[in-house]
Amino acid sequence: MVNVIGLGYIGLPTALMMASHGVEVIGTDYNEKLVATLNAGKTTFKENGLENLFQQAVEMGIQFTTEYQKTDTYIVSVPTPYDKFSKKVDPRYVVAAVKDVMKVCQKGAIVVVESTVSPGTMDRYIRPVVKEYGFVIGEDIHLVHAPERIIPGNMVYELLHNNRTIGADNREIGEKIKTLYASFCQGSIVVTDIRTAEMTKVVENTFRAVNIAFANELAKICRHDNMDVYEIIRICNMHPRVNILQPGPGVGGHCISVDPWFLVGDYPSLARVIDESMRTNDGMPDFVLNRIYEIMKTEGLEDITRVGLYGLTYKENVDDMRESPTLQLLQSQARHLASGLKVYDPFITEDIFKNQYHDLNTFLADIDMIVIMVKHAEIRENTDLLADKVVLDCHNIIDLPGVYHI
Ligand code: SAJ
Repeated sequence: MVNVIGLGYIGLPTALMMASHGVEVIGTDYNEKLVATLNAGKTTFKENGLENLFQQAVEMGIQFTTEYQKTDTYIVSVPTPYDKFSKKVDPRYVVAAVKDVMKVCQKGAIVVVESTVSPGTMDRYIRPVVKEYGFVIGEDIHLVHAPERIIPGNMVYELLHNNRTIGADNREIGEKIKTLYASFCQGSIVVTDIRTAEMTKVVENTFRAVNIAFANELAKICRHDNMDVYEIIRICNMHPRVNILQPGPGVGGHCISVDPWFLVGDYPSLARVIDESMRTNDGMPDFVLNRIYEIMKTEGLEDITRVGLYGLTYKENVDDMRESPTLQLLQSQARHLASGLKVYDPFITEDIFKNQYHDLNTFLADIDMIVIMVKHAEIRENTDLLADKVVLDCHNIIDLPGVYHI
């Protein structure tokens, strides 16, 4: 039996996927409300295909509880927040989860950490916990790091098809966990050591962050001389070895806007390109705010006062607001002691913000200028409603005359 610890964005789909492929799974989370929701037959966040997967897993007998189980295999997928000032990973939840596992596990158990950790975390924080409980690593308890790679919005598909990395101290244990993941994963599964696995995860997200920063920097250069960055990227990408990403209003989520800082924090004098890239991405919400002011000062638009931000989540078609560019922009607005921006997101139904709307038409009726912060399908399908608005499109998705870009 596999005990999945932490039933959030990664733990839940992973537990469901294993269960629906015939693995005996019990999911544990200390959040009683979350466990009660799952036990009442409801999923806890919106994600393509998750409902279906949930039904299949329930039919196959998955269970949800707040209790840690006595078993031989654990998958720890709890959050690893980061300290905004030191830029280092905060391993407290992983450490707490592994401690709780140590209290109940049987000898010979394998503890797989899926949570993203900075390189060296397993050595620095997790091994000492296992030793503290009197276990000998490699004999009584085996440690594995199997970082997740799935992308919110397409998690179910990617769980099935992405290649995976398993980091283990010894090959035999690595192969055993490989077999477990192969119960559902159709991609190739590489077995390596723990430090390499830790590093690959952070490097993958850093690669994307640096490349997004490059696109954002191009957008700034092109804005400076009034050139069309999208056309330039489109043409460059026709070169066989060029593949530039898209500029945007900033980078959010719990991964790409966070993981690269681990490398900057650990190697401040070496990770120079990474450091500069992260600053470029972090500066984008401010760049958008300045762009809003700039457009409002344009001749003929001086009367515009009602501005609305479309989208609060960190990217399209998800309900996750962690580190989202819109939140960063609102914070920036507050620093300028202003509070006039209106906000709306079809995925955020709770009333959390000042000047927040819950219906697209009411939102549009109350604004003169719309800033497209997130390219949700809803707005792509309703561009005709924007014909009489001033539009600042941060994603180049609105095909109307006179649209402004970043
Ligand atoms: N973004 C851009 N321009 C682009 C692409 C993305 O500005 O061309 C922005 C998005 O709008 C968003 C942010 O970057 O704000 C991140 O979005 P994303 O879709 O690129 O990635 P995440 O954060 O949802 O998921 C990433 C993935 N990592 C990589 O693609 C290398 C995913 O595979 C990881 O599992 C996930 O991080 C994670 O959990 O680490």
